[in-house]
Amino acid sequence: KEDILNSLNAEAKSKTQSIPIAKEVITTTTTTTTTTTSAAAKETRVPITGIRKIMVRSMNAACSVPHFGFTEEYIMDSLSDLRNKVKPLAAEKGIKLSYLPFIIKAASLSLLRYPVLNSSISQDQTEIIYKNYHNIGIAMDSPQGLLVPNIKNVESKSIFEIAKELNRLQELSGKGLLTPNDMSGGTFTLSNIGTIGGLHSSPVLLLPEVCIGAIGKIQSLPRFNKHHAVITQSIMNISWSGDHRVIDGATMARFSNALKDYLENPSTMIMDTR
Ligand code: CAO
Repeated sequence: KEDILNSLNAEAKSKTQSIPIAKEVITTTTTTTTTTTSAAAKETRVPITGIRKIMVRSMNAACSVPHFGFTEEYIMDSLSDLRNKVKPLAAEKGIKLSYLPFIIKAASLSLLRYPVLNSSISQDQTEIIYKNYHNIGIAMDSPQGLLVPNIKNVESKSIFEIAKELNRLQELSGKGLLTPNDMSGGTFTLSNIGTIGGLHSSPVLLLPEVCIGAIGKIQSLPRFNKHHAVITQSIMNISWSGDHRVIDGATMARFSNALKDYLENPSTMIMDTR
């Protein structure tokens, strides 16, 4: 991500028109950019610049890594009840409390048990670098395109603190004012595509990270209870992609089970939060 920011900065220096997405101007379209329409007007060619240009480079690089996918469904009724109870408390502090801060905290607690998902591989591919800090990246749909700022040190933050930081990043991304510090140093990523729609996804890694999860839309669906009676439950899927050079399927499944326990029994998060 530092590469992305450096190259956005370098690009901005040679441009005449720009959009501020940090304290210093770091991107994007220019007066030298030309959109061409063919004589027959059947095609329009638009130069790939700014964030999209970086996306081409980083996504191409990620596709050289052997990914594997894993999906699980998580029952959200208990978490939904808890959120409804504490939402007014958050509102009193001026904090908007969506589901994401709970999911981010639950992921961090699960990463403490399966730290390889918060690692990276050294450039020469001879070492796994375990990171004791959980800088959790959140994919954001912004007017500039897809941005992934991260919440630093989630392992030592409360759910309210995570929500507050998420609110700050969301506001800055909407205004194109995220800083290089907000955008760099991520160790693990979540993408809540469910706010827009969709149930399953196949997310692409944000190198050098080794794991990313795409959260689907929460839906009310019929399921069987333990007495084999049909009940309505609030269900959310998360589609995971992992770097298969360091994460095996069994570890991913165990991590997902830990996360499922936290999300489905959210009071246990309090017990494990430091
Ligand atoms: N299913 C159903 N409802 C959801 C949901 C989900 N998965 N996630 C959030 N919601 C609800 C929230 O709880 C909130 O409702 P309330 O008003 O009742 O609280 C509402 O939808 C709006 O949420 P939000 O978008 O403001 O907040 P968030 O913290 O959940 O998400 C953000 C923030 C920035 C991640 C999101 O706005 C966004 O940009 N998502 C798109 C990410 C994306 O583009 N991913 C693709 C990357 S790969 O190309």
